Formats: sequence, C-alpha cells, structure tokens
Amino acid sequence: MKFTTRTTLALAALSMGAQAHAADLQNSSFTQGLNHWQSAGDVSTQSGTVLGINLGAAPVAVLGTASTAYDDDAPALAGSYNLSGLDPIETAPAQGLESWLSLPAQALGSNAYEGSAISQTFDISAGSQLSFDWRLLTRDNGSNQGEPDAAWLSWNQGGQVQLIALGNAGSSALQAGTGGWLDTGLQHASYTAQQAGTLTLSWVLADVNSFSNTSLLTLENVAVTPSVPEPAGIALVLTGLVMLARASRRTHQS
Ligand SMILES: [Ca+2]
Ligand SMILES: [Ca+2]
Repeated sequence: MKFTTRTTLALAALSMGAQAHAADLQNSSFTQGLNHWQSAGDVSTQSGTVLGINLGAAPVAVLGTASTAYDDDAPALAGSYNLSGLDPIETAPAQGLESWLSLPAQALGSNAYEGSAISQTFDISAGSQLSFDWRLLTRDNGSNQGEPDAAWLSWNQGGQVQLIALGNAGSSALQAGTGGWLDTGLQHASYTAQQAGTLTLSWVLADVNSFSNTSLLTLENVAVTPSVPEPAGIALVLTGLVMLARASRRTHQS
C-alpha cells in the first residue's frame, strides 16, 4: 500500500484513539531497583533466598518492620531481619508514617507502631486495571492480643485516599513456612480505576500493638492494563479503518 495523503489522514485518526499519558508507571518489575519509586522506612529490592525465604529469581520489593538499632526480634540481634539498613518509620504522632502517605493521624489504627511504605505517582485512565502480586510474612505469631501486623494498599487520587486492607498477621491464610516465618504465599490482587487522573499508589506495612515480631511485605508483577476503548473511541478507530480500506482500494485501482 502506497502512503497517500488520504492514508496519512486515516492513520492520524487511528492514533487519536490512544490517549497520551503524561507519566506512566515506571520500573514496575523492579529490574532497576527502586528507581522511580519513593520509599519510607525499611524498603529494598531482593531476589533469591533471603532470611530463609525463597523470593524467586526475579527482583521483588520487600518492606519490613525491623529496626536496625533495637532487638525487635530478641533473642535475634538488632537488625537481624532488617534488609535495607534503614529504620522503619514511626506512625503518628511521632515521625508520621501516616503523614508520609497523606493519611490522617492513626489511619493505620490506634496501635500501629512503626512501618514502611513504597509509592509511585503516575497517570491512569478510567477503566484501567491495576494488578500486582503480594506476600505477607511474619514472626508475629498471634501473641499481639488480636492486633496483628497488617498490610494495606493506599489509592490516593483526586484528593481522596482510599485505604484497602491486603492482609494481616492474624489471618488464617498464613501457614508455617521456612526460616521460622508464617507465610501467606503469593497472592494476586487487581483493582479497576474508576476515574482518570494522577494516582499515587502506595503499599504499606506496619507493626501493630508493639515494635516487636517483624513482618515483611513483598511486592512484584505490578502492572497497569489500559481499559478497553470507550464506544466513542471504538467508533473513531472504526472510521479510521474504513478510511484506510477505501484508501487502500483506490491505491490498488490507480
Ligand atoms: Ca519493629
Ligand atoms: Ca510486629
């Protein structure tokens, strides 16, 4: 097919069907470490076997609640279960993990003690699907009197923050795993964007009721799948295809 003015116009009509994004989700598979991500507290990327846990060959982000300076997991030494060398962030009203997440004080619960978060801000279109795999591991064996360590997804868009519970250390989904950890195994989650706009997405993990008994949250396979085009967009693409077909026929006839 020769490229005539007519086909160029038709191609322009086709390309209008795809919305341009100012900023897409980047480094979603953590192959560049934490590049493009913001983090607070004990956050690192890891692969292979770490702290007795097999994380697989591909990199995963790991959030933790272990201090470097205090024996959170006595008799294990201070920092034994800290992977980044950075301390978890205390919750409100101290250093303010909640304020880092633009959440009100005590949004993570009145007894959340300290934790870590990872975040990225990007543009999303309405109907796009966010999916990811997470895994909660803990040494919090239920001794926290019904207030187990917990993990959330924070969806901050259009000036509103939605806090979505992912899992907690008291869940019956946890099984005894390797290295003395209780383990949910890999869990898949997906959410659909209800509106277009700039989205700050954060994953959060907190020690609850005490600073002791470390938990870990792993995160991998983060992906945003664009929505199926709106009917108006489909009509535009179909118009483009008809124009292309006509232009192609005329090109062959000439
Ligand atoms: Ca801790
Ligand atoms: Ca804990």
